[in-house]
Amino acid sequence: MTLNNDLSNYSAPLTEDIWCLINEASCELGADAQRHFFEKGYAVGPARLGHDVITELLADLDHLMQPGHQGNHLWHEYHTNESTNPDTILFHALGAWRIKRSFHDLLWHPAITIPARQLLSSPIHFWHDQLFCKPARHGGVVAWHQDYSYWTRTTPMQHLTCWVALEDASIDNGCLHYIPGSHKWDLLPVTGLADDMASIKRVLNGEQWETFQSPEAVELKAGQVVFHHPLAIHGSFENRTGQSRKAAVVNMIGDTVTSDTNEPLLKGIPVIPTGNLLRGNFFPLLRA
Ligand SMILES: O=C(O)CCC(=O)C(=O)O
Repeated sequence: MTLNNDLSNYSAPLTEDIWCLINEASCELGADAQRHFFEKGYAVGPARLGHDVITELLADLDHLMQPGHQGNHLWHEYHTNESTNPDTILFHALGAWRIKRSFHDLLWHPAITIPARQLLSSPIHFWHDQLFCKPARHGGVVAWHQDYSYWTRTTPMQHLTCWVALEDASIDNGCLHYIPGSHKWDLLPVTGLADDMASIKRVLNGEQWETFQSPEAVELKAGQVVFHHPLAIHGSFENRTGQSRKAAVVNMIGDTVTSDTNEPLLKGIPVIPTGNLLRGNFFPLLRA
């Protein structure tokens, strides 16, 4: 197949039958994991991406992290360092699926889409992807936040995040932490993504802030995935180890989600007028 440069023109995996050898039953969340998600706001998926898949994603990621690469006009956002602290680095970018086949096909991986279909009880559409990378020794934080606080331009809230470890993520190198049960709280305002872990404190009451004394860390091996609710408060601390921490994120929506703005939902894509469903090549169906 001769590929058009912008892979968002392809609303199915580019490598034919790429995931057909995966045993779909092994990707399903069991009852305990589903209960965990609804009680705590997050759950680790049972299936892990294979070594070959991770190797290809990491090789492509190396390329994408060099700013002058081919296709760099396709990013919705691209920050070589989103931290304002020059001593720490957080690479963060949206739109890798438009540029690299590996990140494009990842969206349809059964380890991601089967649990998402279960948790949202709906056909799953793509919303947008993200890369979050912390280099060894001076990796920056991702401050505590709720994802939906960044997504109120889409409604109703029928969203889900899947965080994919591309490298081992440990407490020491900046794995995700969650505030269990915070997905039952109200929507909080945006208080900043890449600088001060404690910036959320100013929008919390004393009892809520108390729960931040005992967050739950989710350490994962490369290839493992964790799902979280759009209101689950999560964040990650600095990486001071000699090991980098790289992750890809697939954000998904159920089939009732509409636009709530007459501005482009992401930089560089056509307007979906208020009230219209998120459909078309930027929001492909991932699992019916
Ligand atoms: O990778 C991280 O540390 C943060 C990820 C995140 O905020 C998200 O997946 O919504």
